[in-house]
Amino acid sequence: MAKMKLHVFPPSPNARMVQITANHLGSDVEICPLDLLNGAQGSAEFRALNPNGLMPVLEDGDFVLWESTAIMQYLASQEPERKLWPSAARPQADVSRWLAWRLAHWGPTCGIFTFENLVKGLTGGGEADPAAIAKGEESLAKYGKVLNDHLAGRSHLVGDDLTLADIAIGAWLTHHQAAKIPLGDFPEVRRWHESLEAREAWKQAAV
Ligand SMILES: N[C@@H](CCC(=O)N[C@@H](CS)C(=O)NCC(=O)O)C(=O)O
Repeated sequence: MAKMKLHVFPPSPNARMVQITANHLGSDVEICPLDLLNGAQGSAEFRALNPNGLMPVLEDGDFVLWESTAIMQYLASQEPERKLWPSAARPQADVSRWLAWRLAHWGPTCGIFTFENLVKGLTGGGEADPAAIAKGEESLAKYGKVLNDHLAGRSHLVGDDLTLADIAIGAWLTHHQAAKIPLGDFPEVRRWHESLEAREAWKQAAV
């Protein structure tokens, strides 16, 4: 079978979620770097793959899939015995809950710090906006506590093993130092994230 192609801008958390998933599973994917900083997402060729002009995109033969969460689920479904995306109704719903929470709350919260404190500096976008940072802090106080409380006494978000929930939420903390995401009040989150970063799949996706 032909190798799948994964179009990614590797430093992005959305890219890291799918790359870490593929690394953990040992999926047969060719990484196709997409240079967002040079506008590659606007090319006619890339827009034909994803009309949203956003990465990541997976090509599996003639099947083209965009949206990082869907890509993670598709890859994990191909290796059910690895249990990243459990098939039983309740554990699957539990993972699904955290994936939805990542999309609705955690990603946007971490995204504020990442954009204001990191991306703006790299792209000549100017200084961080204090009003945006204040909004990020308010949101982090709320959702960081939810995550921290849940992780107390747990090694993983769902059950005893790694699932897509850990990957999706953990990947957004990759740049927490450079992005100045204030994790001081969340020791359980720091402990859990350090254990994720120590995994081979994370190290292989290091940027
Ligand atoms: N909901 C999408 C979001 C993807 C997304 O926002 N990708 C950004 C990088 S983090 C992108 O490609 N940006 C290019 C642009 O805005 O021009 C997903 O989860 O795949």
